[in-house]
Amino acid sequence: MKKVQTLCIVREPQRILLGMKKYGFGVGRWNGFGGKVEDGESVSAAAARELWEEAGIRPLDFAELGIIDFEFESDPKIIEAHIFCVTKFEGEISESNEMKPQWFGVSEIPFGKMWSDDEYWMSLFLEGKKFRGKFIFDRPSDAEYRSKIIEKNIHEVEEL
Ligand code: 6OG
Repeated sequence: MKKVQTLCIVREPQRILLGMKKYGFGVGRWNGFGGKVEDGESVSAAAARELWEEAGIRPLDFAELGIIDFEFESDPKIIEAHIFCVTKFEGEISESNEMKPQWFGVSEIPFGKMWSDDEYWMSLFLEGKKFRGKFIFDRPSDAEYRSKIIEKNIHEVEEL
């Protein structure tokens, strides 16, 4: 079974916007903003909706840069995450019940407190390259436990 999800990272030349996940899946980790694509909704519409719900801003300019499949050992579900780079937005960045937003300098990204896949694709993302990949983890991350990668594959592509 595949679950399609979105992940938006706001990018300025020298910094990126991440959010601290306040509850649920991935709690206690910094990540982009996103969630499940609803029935009948396009992936980009879902990305924009989730950014609005979780960070209080609307994307004016954004590009899809990556698609990564995430799996966990002994769980047949596959998360197909669509990763977007937002370069222009409107509204005031604000904390939601799900996420606490914060800017990080591009050389101060808190990889140790993020999902363990991020360090393998962030450099491609920051260079504006397109990429595809697949990660298999032992079990989900939370505030205390950072998932271990069992298998990984990440590569640049011409087109998604
Ligand atoms: P909700 O289930 O809270 O949305 N997501 C992941 N992000 C990273 N970096 N690594 C993963 O490895 C991820 N799995 C899911 C997609 C979950 C949010 O977390 C992202 C969504 O933005 C397993 O609605």
